[in-house]
Amino acid sequence: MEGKRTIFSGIQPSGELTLGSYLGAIKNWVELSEEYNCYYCIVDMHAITVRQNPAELRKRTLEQLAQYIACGLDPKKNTIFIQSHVSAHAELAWILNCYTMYGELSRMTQFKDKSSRNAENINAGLFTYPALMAADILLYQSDLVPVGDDQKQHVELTRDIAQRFNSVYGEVFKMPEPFIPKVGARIMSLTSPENKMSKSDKDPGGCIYLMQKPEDIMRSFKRAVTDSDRKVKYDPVSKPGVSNLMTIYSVAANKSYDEIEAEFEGKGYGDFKPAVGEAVVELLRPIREEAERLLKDKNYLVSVYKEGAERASRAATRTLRKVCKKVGFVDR
Ligand code: AQP
Repeated sequence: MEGKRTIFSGIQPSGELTLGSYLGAIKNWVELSEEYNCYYCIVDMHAITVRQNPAELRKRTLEQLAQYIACGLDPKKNTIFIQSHVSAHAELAWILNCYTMYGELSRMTQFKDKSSRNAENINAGLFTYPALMAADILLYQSDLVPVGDDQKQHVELTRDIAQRFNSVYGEVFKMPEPFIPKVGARIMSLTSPENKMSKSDKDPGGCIYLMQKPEDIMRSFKRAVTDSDRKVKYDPVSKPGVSNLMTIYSVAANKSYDEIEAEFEGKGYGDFKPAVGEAVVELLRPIREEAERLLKDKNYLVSVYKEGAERASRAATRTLRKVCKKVGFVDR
């Protein structure tokens, strides 16, 4: 790991992983994992900012671990772990809460969006979520944070918090950069293409899940919302549904928008939508099959997350000790 730059990223086990989680985040994690020293986390502490069923959260956490590995993340080369197993995350989050401003948190789009969707449970954790995310990233002295477009604002706030802390105490934290993919940074819902495809979406028809069966994937694509124009053309403003399908096809089949427009020239959506569905079925098939195999080997999954937590704890504790000293806590 010596000399390599560091990456941190995580996904909440707040629902089944979607094609959006894969194209916006995990696919890039895999591509970057050879070159960087990577910490990939299952952020279960973030997930409880929205009420979760405990048994389901436990189950999904293990499933998510199996899916990370099935997507191509090698646990020998990457530190894969569960956030709540490394207590430094909660400890640094508290400290950073004291360096994060109320006004900054109030401006976060995700907070505004999630509090309007969960009006009965606007808890303090939902509000201070970005301070925990800053702790996740800064604990590992991360250089790069590969995320989808929706998380860019939180990475920018992380930088502001780090800068504020460093300006008082010296260079404690490295300044992280967001890494946003060029194509696939915001995959939209298939049924309401003005909204992002989200794990916790109440309309399952709008989402494609990594573990979904081929026939269900095909059905969702055939029902995807398009428009009355019948032309396969990339124009996110006036043709959001078709453009979203083109983005998905572009990444799944590794074709440019021009190539896709040429391929479907003179053809209608009746040809286009099943072609996108088939490309996605083939993209996800090996992931689903490998995840199903891994989920039968619970002992292996436990060994991966235990080893991951040990490695992550060692790195995180180094930063936490430094921070505690700087703010004036007595040595343990
Ligand atoms: N639709 C998407 N397109 C591109 N990237 C996406 N990501 C999520 N959805 C899309 C990226 O995947 C990572 C997962 O983020 P997260 O689970 O920590 O939080 P999120 O962004 O809030 O994801 P969801 O699916 O919308 O979860 P819920 O429904 O629980 O809020 C991030 O890098 C994100 O950008």
